[in-house]
Parts: sequence; structure tokens; C-alpha cells
Amino acid sequence: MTRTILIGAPIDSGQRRPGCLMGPAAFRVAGIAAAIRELGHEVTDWGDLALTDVPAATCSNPAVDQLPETLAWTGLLTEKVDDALSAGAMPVILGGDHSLALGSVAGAALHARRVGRPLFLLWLDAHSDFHTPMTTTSGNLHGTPVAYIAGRDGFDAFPAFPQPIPPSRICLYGIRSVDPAEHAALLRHDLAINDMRVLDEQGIVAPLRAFLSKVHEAGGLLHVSLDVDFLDPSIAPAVGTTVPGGTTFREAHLVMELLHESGLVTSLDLVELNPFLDDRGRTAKLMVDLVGSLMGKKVFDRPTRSYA
Ligand code: HAR
Ligand code: MN
Ligand code: MN
Ligand code: MN
Repeated sequence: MTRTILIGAPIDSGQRRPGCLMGPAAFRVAGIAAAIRELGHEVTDWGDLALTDVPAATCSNPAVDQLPETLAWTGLLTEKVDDALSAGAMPVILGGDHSLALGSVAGAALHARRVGRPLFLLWLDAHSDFHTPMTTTSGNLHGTPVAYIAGRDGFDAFPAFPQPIPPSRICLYGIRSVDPAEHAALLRHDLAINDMRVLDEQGIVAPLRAFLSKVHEAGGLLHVSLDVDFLDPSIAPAVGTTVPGGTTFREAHLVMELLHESGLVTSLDLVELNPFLDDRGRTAKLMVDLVGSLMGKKVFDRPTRSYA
């Protein structure tokens, strides 16, 4: 039994297409609490967070959009995710665009530092999100969290990341859209880059098992950040930044099943769902089904490989 805490994060300051702020409501309508509870877990819903105060802020790249809002959300999420972990629960953050990971992973890092365990990051996404506020050309801060988490320079407007995750503990999975500045920076950092070419060639299982073994051996905490566009747009249309060639229904479920079996996941983001673009809730429902697999839903209860 896992104690889970749902944290609604109606954030859409990380990009310019309205709609992600309806994400938390759509996850609830699609039955996320019941789906987790049915599997024997405890669910507490902290409701939706709200900003009370948005201090002015600027940065030297004029392209950067909605910096003050994103900074305020980052501070709030950092605190709430740390609180949920410190209460002994698994926070499930209902986004909101991917800029929320600037805060959610910072909260996990604060907690990891306090308990003296290494934090690992699995980034399930079409995008590498490795821009800094200095390199982004779109100005959309949802394209920057991995760089912040890895401790790259260029985040002067942000609080220093609590304890940057060494790139060797970060695994990008499913990527197929990388901008030139991100590409150049990725070549200088030692992240596990499992782009779709790697997954086509090696299969969806082997690179994930290799990463999970590392987490297990290090006694690590594992934050999983699931972007809707990790999935192929044909099965998950409700996202503003679709990229063809994503994971299939079964590949995505298999990733979630392996994560469950590992017993290693300690916090989870669900991001980039834009319900305004959905087709009768199918993307929201698929995301909830995937959470079910991550929390232990299976067809047959056969003995499984454990990392614990
Ligand atoms: N790399 C592009 C940019 O920085 C697109 C980023 C899109 N990011 C997300 N999250 N949708 O992965 O603008
Ligand atoms: Mn706190
Ligand atoms: Mn993303
Ligand atoms: Mn993405």
C-alpha cells in the first residue's frame, strides 16, 4: 500500500497555448483518485494550488515569457512536493504544463538531501527540455526544467536548485524533438539519452531496466516526469506540442508496469495535458490508465522481477 497525495497544479505560464490549467480538473473527472484507490492505495487530494503573490522578475533574454508566474509556481511546488514527501507519501502532481517540474523536482531534491539519498530522474517526453532561459528561442519555460535540475548556468532569476542532479542520474526516454542549442548542450553532459532511435533498436524494456538497476543499486529516490507527448499523438491528441513517432499504447503501459515492479518511484508529475484539445476525454483517460499500471494494475498477478 502506498500513500499518495494528489497535488493540483493548474499552471500554464510555461507556454503560450491556453488550456493546461484545466488539466487537474480533467484528471479528476477521468477518475484518477478512484483508479489509485481501487488498487488498494490511500489517496489524499490536496486540491488545486493557487498563487497568492507574484513578485516582479526579469531576465536578460527578452524572449522569456511569463517569468514571474513561473518563478512563483516554482517556489510553491518546491514547498508542497517536499511537504508531501516528508509526510511519507508519494506526491502525484496533476499539471499543468511541464514548467511545473522546475518546482516539483526541486521539492524532491530538497527531500532527498534531507534524508541523505541520491535522487534520480526519469523524463518521459518527446522533448529534451534542456534549454536554459538564456538559450530558449521560443521563450517558453516548459522547455527548460531538465537544465535547471541538472544545475546548468543561466537560471539567475531562479533560486539555486537545491542539489543539482548529476546528469548521470538523469534518463531521457522517448525523445524525438531537440533544438540545436539543446543538442549542443546535451553533447557536453552525460545524460542517458534514449531517443526514439534507441528505443526502436533496443526495445522499450532494456534501457529502462538498465536505468532502474542503477537507481536500485544506489538506494535512490526516483522522480518520474510523464509528459503527454511521450505518447504518440494518434492515441494522445490533447497536448499542444505533438510530435509524431511517439510510444504506442502497449509500450507506454509496459514502461509503467516495469516502474511498478521496480518499487522505486517516489514522486510523479503528469504534465502537458490540454483538455481543450482532447477528443471526448480519451487522453485524460489514457493518462489515468497509465497511472493505474504504474500503481500496480495488471492482468495476471504472476511473480515479477523486483529491485527492492
Ligand atoms: N524545444 C521547444 C522549445 O523550447 C519545445 C519545448 C516543448 N516542450 C514541451 N515539453 N512541450 O516537453 O520551445
Ligand atoms: Mn515545507
Ligand atoms: Mn516536457
Ligand atoms: Mn514534451
